[in-house]
Amino acid sequence: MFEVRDKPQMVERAMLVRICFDKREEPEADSLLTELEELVRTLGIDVGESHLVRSREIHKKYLCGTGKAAELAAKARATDCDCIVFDNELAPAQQREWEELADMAVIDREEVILDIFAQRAQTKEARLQVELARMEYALPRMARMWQHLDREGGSGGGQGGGAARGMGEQQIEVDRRIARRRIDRIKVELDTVRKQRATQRKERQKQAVPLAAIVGYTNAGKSTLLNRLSGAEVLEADMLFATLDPTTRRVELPDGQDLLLSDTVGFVRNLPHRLVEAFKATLEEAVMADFLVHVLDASDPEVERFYETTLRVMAELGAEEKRIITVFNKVDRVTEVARLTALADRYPGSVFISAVTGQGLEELEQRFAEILSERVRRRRFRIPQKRGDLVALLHAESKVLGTEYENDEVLVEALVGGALDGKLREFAERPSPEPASEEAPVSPE
Ligand SMILES: Nc1nc2c(ncn2[C@@H]2O[C@H](COP(=O)(O)OP(=O)(O)O)[C@@H](O)[C@H]2O)c(=O)[nH]1
Ligand SMILES: [Mg+2]
Repeated sequence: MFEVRDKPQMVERAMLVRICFDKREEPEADSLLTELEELVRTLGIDVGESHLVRSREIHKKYLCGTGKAAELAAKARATDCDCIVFDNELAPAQQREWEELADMAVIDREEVILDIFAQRAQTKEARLQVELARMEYALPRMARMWQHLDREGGSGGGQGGGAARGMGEQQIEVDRRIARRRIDRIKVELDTVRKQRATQRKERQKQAVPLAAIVGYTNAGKSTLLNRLSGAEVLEADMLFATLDPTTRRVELPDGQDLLLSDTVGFVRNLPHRLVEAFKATLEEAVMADFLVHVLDASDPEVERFYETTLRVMAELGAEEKRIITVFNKVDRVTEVARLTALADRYPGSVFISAVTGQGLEELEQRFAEILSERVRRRRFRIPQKRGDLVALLHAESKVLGTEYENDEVLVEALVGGALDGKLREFAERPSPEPASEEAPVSPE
């Protein structure tokens, strides 16, 4: 495929920078930097240094003043970093200036998020959305990759766009045309894929083992929770589930039931506008799940805002009827008990845990088990004629799909909940691989 940028692939150690122009931004800037650290680590890049820089005004060239910029670049080199990651948005020209100054890769938060989405995009729609966002991000940045041609070609200048009619400039034009054509094509393809989406969802519902998706903001502790719950049971060993993505693990609940738990791409604060569609498409996996586990960081002062955002987006994705277990994580970090009480009052039914200490995990697994037993499944029961009471019970407490008579037995096909299913277990013909069908809601309430 046509490569949009010659980004150095082997970046190992990053220095993070956020420039603050207003004192009021500072409290949030701290948590933004923490989040960026998490995002960068997700890409497998070490974080060496992290700097919150204050600047009284926005400078055009480096965003901060020239002196400060030189100081930061020197620090990055001195601490063996091979990449600088900005939490601020960098204009294409600023990115170029920084790379020249620091003599290493310089990227911004948007590009980090784009790379994560690219790693996590599973469906065709998600891959297209991510590619579209990537192309749109790259388009104004193409000048960067052809700069060296101008310098080598000796057309002089060498300062930004100074070498106006160099080889590079012509090449950029060609590339831009290719990129624009590609963007148009992706848009057309996306239209087609979206129309097929409904069918895909239907197929997905036939999953034999129940699936739950962990959703929530980056840094809430989703991956930690998944690892903790699934222990050493790595999926690869399980041929049965081998077709699922690597972020899905099997969890065995205390009552012996199996659950597949899937980690999803995290929400990020101030998601760049251009990435909204790509994010939603990447999260589409969660919509396929039987229920959602919404993980929140109880120690984050903004936890309520995050709660609202996550719910709103899940609803936009069509998951509003799904069961959601609200999980407040990191309780070990909360020293004020009143805070937890307030959250418990405000969000009834939520579970309080610490994925690190293990506190509350038993209760959480208990809740998983409860939801699973409420799951509706399709069964055929072979009931002796003289047990009319059981046939009546089925009619009263389940959705009967069909009845047949065979000798002195009644064959009843029905959609039953977990409790009734247990009660009638000895009469079940054989466990059906198909859990809930279209007409049966996953959680009847
Ligand atoms: N103190 C504390 N830290 C936690 C807890 N759960 C996760 N963390 C930390 O929070 C950070 C983000 O966790 P991670 O699972 O990667 O979050 P994700 O982005 O939601 O997957 C990591 O540094 C974890 O060690 C917890 O219960 N208590
Ligand atoms: Mg994670």
